[in-house]
Amino acid sequence: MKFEDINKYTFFAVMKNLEEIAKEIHLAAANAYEIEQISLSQDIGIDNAYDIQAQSIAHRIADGETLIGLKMGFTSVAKMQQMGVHDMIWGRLTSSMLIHNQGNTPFSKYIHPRVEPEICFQISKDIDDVLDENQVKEYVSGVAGAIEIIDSRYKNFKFSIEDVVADNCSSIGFVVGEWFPTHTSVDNLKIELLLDGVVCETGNSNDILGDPWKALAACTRLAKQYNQPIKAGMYIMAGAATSAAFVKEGQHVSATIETLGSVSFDMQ
Ligand code: OOG
Ligand code: MG
Repeated sequence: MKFEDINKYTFFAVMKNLEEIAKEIHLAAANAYEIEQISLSQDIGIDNAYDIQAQSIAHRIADGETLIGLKMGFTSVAKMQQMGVHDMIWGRLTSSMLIHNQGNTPFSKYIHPRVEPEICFQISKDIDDVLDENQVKEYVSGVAGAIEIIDSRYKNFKFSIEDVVADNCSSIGFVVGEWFPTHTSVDNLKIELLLDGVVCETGNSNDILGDPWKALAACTRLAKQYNQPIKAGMYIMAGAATSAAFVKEGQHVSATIETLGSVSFDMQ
């Protein structure tokens, strides 16, 4: 065998197919362990990354979970700068991810969890079209303050855009506060994230694409592009308004969103 052939052989030997990667990510998420970034060994491209995400979520569904919503990511400058990714992304929310407001969740379920304050919408009727920020209001039953827990499966919480998309955009949990009617203004609301009652991040609802409704509009566009139906009853998370903060075992996490009140949970 010539030297070039050995190299070629080695290259193909380490390449994994999409099914293998999806399974690996699914198992890492289900059992809370870290894996290497895919992008360190192969270039998958964004469409394959969404394909891997869909397949990893299919494993969760096969294990008995249900799809209960979608989430947007990198809809604020704070998040894009923190993670070094500058394009919007979207992921899926499943039944095991929902944590009751003022409830708790065991730290052992996570690798290196972070929390971030968000706004959540609930969908009132199926959406099949791409809608703008005004049209989409007709399809929403309420708005609420929320916290997302993210827990990248990659070492050191570092990833490329393809890595994070394949990893379901780091999704692991979310907490939704009290629902308010759709006409409740989400314009220019002060947002605070607190750990054990101490403010660690401050932002504004308009840090989410200038208007959180635009995140929902973007979600209708991306969901359509990737053939993901948006169904009545789904939760749609608009993306964090501030940077995310690492959360430790035993900490009380809360977020206050001016006029939408407070939402919290305990990391036990
Ligand atoms: C990716 C998820 C981004 C958001 O709200 O911007 C996200 C990550 O930061 O790990 O959920
Ligand atoms: Mg988020």
